[in-house]
Amino acid sequence: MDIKQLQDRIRNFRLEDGDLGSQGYNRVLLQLFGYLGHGKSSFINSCKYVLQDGENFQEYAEARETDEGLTMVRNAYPLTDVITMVDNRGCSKMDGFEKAEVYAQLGNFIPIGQKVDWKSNFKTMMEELEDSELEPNYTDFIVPIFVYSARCQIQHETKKEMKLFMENCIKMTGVVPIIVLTFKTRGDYMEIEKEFRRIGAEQVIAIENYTNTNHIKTLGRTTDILMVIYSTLKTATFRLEQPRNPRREKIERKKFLLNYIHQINLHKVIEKEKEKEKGSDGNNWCVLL
Ligand SMILES: Nc1nc2c(ncn2[C@@H]2O[C@H](COP(=O)(O)OP(=O)(O)OP(=O)(O)O)[C@@H](O)[C@H]2O)c(=O)[nH]1
Ligand SMILES: [Mg+2]
Repeated sequence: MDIKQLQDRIRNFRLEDGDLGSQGYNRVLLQLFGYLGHGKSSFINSCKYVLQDGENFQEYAEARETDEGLTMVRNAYPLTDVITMVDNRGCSKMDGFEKAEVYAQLGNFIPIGQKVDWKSNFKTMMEELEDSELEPNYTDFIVPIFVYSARCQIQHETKKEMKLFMENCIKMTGVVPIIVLTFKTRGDYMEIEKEFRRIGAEQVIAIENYTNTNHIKTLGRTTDILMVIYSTLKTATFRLEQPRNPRREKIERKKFLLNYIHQINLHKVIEKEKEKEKGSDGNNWCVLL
């Protein structure tokens, strides 16, 4: 498919077009997540850019080199009437609570426009989940997009953890996250793609984001970025070809999330206890020396 055909497919995408219709959904949300500074906001700008004609680059989602992480709010950026991209605060360490927050977003338990706080305790996490009941959302079909910089090698010891993370993302959405490898020209993206496929990724697309300082439209860059959007739509269409029950699915996801939060809390309590014991052992050890 050439650029014009890809653009047309994306612009004209309708959830009603499948055999079973939209099944109650009225929007596809492309929910981005990933580490700090890996190019999530830039990817949103790139997607908006490749869907418009001309080379008037605009920064819709603010992107900047920063150690602190720039995006703090779960902001929405419509691409068409039906497709909306959702930016996200970058994870710094992907610990249990950060992952729980990602799962909560993937399950659409966090309202759009809300500041994303990495919770560090059981109580606030549970309160947030309870609050989500006030305005439950059953009409967004979420496609998760994991944005990962090709400049970063995947550490051997984190592979098992990442595999589990991918599996949990599938449980929260019914969809295998689409992997977008940014900084395509700055790292060995083919090697990283292989790693992601080994841990269960089905669609891995390497791209070079368009940025404020580098946005001359090229055929390859534009095609790669359009292919990501097109892939998300193919995924949504495939899932909607099977009967869906958004309410039942939401309940199942909430159960999974509650159990997950309970488990990480338990793990944290045990770790704390161990630390305490180690502390006293450590003193003994010092005395022995
Ligand atoms: N060369 C190049 N630079 C990129 C690419 N993607 C992002 N950048 C740059 O990397 C920096 C961080 O990008 P952001 O889009 O702000 O990253 P982010 O994931 O949104 O960051 P947080 O919101 O802080 O988590 C910016 O200076 C971007 O211009 C890319 O594919 N290639
Ligand atoms: Mg950002």
